[in-house]
Amino acid sequence: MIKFPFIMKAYINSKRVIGLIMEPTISRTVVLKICLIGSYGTGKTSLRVSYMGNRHNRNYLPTVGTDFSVKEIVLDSKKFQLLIWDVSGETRFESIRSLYFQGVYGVLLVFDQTRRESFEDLDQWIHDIEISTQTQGVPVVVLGNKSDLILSDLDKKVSKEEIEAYISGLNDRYEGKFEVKYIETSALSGDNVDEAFKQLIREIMEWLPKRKRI
Ligand SMILES: Nc1nc2c(ncn2[C@@H]2O[C@H](COP(=O)(O)OP(=O)(O)OP(=O)(O)O)[C@@H](O)[C@H]2O)c(=O)[nH]1
Ligand SMILES: [Mg+2]
Repeated sequence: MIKFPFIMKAYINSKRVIGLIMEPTISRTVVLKICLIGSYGTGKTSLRVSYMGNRHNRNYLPTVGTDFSVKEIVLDSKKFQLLIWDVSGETRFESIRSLYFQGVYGVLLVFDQTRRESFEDLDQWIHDIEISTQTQGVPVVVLGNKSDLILSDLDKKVSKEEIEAYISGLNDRYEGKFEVKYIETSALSGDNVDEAFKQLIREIMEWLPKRKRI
């Protein structure tokens, strides 16, 4: 059974969501809980805010614990209600993160292309998700954010080859379950932000019939 925190149950009830992870048709809403994860300052909140259609804020206001948005969209003739959890990347919130990961159907795993250690942290995030969801992985799309700051190869702190090798390693690991894609995004310009969410939903919908336990 999927466990939602009390507040989430109340929200779902109040919205009279008809279908929860059922065969989707245009008349049913498929509710998907997804998470933005990755190290502090990589742009998770900015990506969520951009996806919700709001203006980018250049000031860094670290997320305290977690933040949350809901968005309804139609994709491939199916109606979705996305419950988007945006989890702080700061280590001081490590102990509470696992609470938010439970019942998650997919993750946007974000690193900052201009900060190398945020790329090196990706494996730890994958590990945390697997432990918390007690699955051998949930669909993941890796996002190299802040693409607007990359004016030349010198600005990139992670090479194309390293990223390709990392994605290929994840695809070996999750072979037969789902395909991991890599997308370069900019929360500032909005580049590829919609695309990133769409890609994740498509991965989740392919994976759902195959999943063993969530
Ligand atoms: N140039 C540029 N700046 C960005 C982009 N995304 C985020 N930023 C900036 O990076 C800083 C951190 O962004 P946040 O969205 O707060 O990062 P976060 O991952 O939510 O950080 P935590 O909540 O601490 O985990 C802010 O100053 C943003 O304005 C981007 O795509 N391009
Ligand atoms: Mg944040």
